[in-house]
Amino acid sequence: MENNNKQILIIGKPATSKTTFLVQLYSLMRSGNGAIKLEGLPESIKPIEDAYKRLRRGETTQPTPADNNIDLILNLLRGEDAFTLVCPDYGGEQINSLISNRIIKEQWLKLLANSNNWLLFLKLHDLTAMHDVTTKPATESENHEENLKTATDYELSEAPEMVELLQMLLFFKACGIQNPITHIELKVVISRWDELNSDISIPADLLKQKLPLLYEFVNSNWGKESISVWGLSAQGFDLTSDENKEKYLEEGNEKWTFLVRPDGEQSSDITELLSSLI
Ligand SMILES: Nc1nc2c(ncn2[C@@H]2O[C@H](COP(=O)(O)OP(=O)(O)OP(=O)(O)O)[C@@H](O)[C@H]2O)c(=O)[nH]1
Ligand SMILES: [Mg+2]
Repeated sequence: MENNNKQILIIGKPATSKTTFLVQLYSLMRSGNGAIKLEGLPESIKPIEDAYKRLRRGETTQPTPADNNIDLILNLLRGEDAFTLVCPDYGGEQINSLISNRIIKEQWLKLLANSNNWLLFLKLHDLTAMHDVTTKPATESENHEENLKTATDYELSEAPEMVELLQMLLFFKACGIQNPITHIELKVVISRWDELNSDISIPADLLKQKLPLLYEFVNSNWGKESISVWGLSAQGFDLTSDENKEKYLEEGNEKWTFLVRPDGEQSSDITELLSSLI
């Protein structure tokens, strides 16, 4: 049995479910119901302690303070294989400031140097689809002025920002894009999946529809084997109603979390997102 360190880097703006995912991942591995399990309890779960207690009570997490950068370190087992997972949790505001200031902090250089497994967390449920003037006249739009504004915000911000962010991270990792990238495994994770109102079940198709620029960028720069698009509902459903809170209290917080695999199949084992680590 060999032991080695694996580091995943979750990259995500505020409220993309980073902390909720870590808590649910920890809880599932602790329950022994995922393919990857905890090997003994960790010395500390400080980075997620408060969020863990909240979700156990059926309450949602709170935003991670912008200057927090603490690693969650877990000893894990998959079958006979043992490994140590190092996973930082940080305030998503750090990503916003990286995008707007283009200045990277030293901590981030270390994070990038230490990880070849990136999970890019995106939330798409609160993006409004653009009014497509190639198929519908502009006047058909229900609220023309409002849609124009949303379309502009949408087009100029989310997709190009994400592309710029990835370009910056690749630059700081000294990774060129002359050849398809194969040594950094990128999983694009569409989080808060339960909040999406979409008939599309294949995560990559949804990404293509909502953020075509980002879709093209990752597919043209990453090798086929090294890029995949997943859906994730770390929380499972919203926790505003007493009825849903009750479900958390009675059956456990980790019971409701689910993944949507690249082929559209759902799985309750969110440790699958780590499967390429070992
Ligand atoms: N319905 C639903 N809501 C979710 C889900 N995941 C997160 N949320 C909600 O989104 C909020 C933000 O989630 P967090 O996990 O704290 O997000 P974060 O990426 O850690 O955010 P920062 O710490 O601010 O960077 C939570 O408080 C929940 O209200 C989900 O899977 N489904
Ligand atoms: Mg957080």
